Amino acid sequence: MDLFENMQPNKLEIIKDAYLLKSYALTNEKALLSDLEQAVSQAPLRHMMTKMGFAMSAAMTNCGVLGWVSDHQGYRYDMKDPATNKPWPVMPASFQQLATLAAAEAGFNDFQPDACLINQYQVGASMGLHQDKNELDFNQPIVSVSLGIPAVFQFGGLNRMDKTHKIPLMHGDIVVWGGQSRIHFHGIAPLKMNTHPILGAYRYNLTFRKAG
Ligand code: MD3
Ligand code: FE
Repeated sequence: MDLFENMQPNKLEIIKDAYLLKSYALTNEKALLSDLEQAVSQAPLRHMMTKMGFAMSAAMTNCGVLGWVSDHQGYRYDMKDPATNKPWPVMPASFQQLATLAAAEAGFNDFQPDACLINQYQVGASMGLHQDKNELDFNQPIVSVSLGIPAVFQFGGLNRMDKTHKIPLMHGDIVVWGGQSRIHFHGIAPLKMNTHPILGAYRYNLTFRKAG
């Protein structure tokens, strides 16, 4: 029977070239969570400082060849963890495979991320509206995996003042941002009190990028 052949109830186009894949990360949840635990044990989560001298509200670390860092010099990608001066942990196969598969599901074939930023939000933490512009090639999509307690994602336009749309992101949801949507303003509203049965009162976001 071909009844369900063209049905993809879990793939929603949020705006042009941006796709929400509901619960897509759950198929390999166990491997993903144990690989996450291992990555943060090798490169601990820390609150990076902005150029202006403020600690970021989300704790961060990275895996993959390149890691996103922020300090008094500003934002950039670096091959070494400034906390240890060692390379970032290798990107786990479960991470890499999921990012490539999700990108292809959204129509972006052959996505080979070299950077995975791991953000950890506690209740009350947020991320202000910003654009991701530290990567070399904006034609490469960004894949973001939400884990743990829910968050409200804020998605704007090419101008900071543009109206924002609010999208709830739950454990296991993946968003693929390509084309025009890749450089839109976006942020995370302060997290509401909640608990996840495995991850406790935290949200983790894995952001996969081809940075170099
Ligand atoms: C839309 N992180 O690390 S992920 C970031 O949930 C970041 O931790 C948020 O924004 C988080 O830079 C949002 C979703 C996301 C990531 C990159 C995007 C959405 C995006 C780039 C362009 C447009
Ligand atoms: Fe961002």
